[in-house]
Amino acid sequence: MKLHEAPSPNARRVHVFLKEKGLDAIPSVPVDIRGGENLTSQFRAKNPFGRVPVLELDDGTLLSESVAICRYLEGLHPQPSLFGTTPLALATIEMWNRRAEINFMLSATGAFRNLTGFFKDREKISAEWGVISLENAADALQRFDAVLVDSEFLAGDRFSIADITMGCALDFAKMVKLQLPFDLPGISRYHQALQARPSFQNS
Ligand SMILES: N[C@@H](CCC(=O)N[C@@H](CS)C(=O)NCC(=O)O)C(=O)O
Repeated sequence: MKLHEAPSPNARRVHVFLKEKGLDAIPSVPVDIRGGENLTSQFRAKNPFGRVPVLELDDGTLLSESVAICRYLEGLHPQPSLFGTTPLALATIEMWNRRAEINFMLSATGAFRNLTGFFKDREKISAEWGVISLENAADALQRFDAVLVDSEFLAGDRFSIADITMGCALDFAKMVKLQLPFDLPGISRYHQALQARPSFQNS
């Protein structure tokens, strides 16, 4: 197996996942996304959407989407489960992972991309949409905060893929200095706890 990747919040989700599972890192194939290597026909043959990470199996099978890659790894190495095992746990973790990804991660990365024009060489950007995305991310944080004041993790008392998504998105949003209410009590406690985990510290 090899992982086509670049330093980025989505590739990081796979790294944190591997560490939480106690698995070795997958050999890495660097992709220069800043320079547009991910937009070439060679890379699009691996992922038509031109995004990293992409997991390439030894038989040439290609898997993209960080959570799909993690699901595959969970199938190979079921313990400790980060997607849940009972019908209720599977659904609850899926619910929170989708909320973390759709409501926070996509809003935060959308704010970054549209406010900074970081990838304006390859996509249309709108400052207005950047402002709206930032507002959506701030609104989502309030909703997550209301849960996290009473709950250790997003899906209850067990760490899951939903926390990997949320933690990587929070770290990214803070690193690129998005003006968001990181100091909300539940968010602040939760983010510090995630940052203290060895899997987050070394990824
Ligand atoms: N939903 C995808 C998102 C992948 C994605 O957006 N990757 C970013 C890096 S975090 C990328 O490849 N950006 C390069 C570009 O937009 O050209 C996943 O979870 O893997």
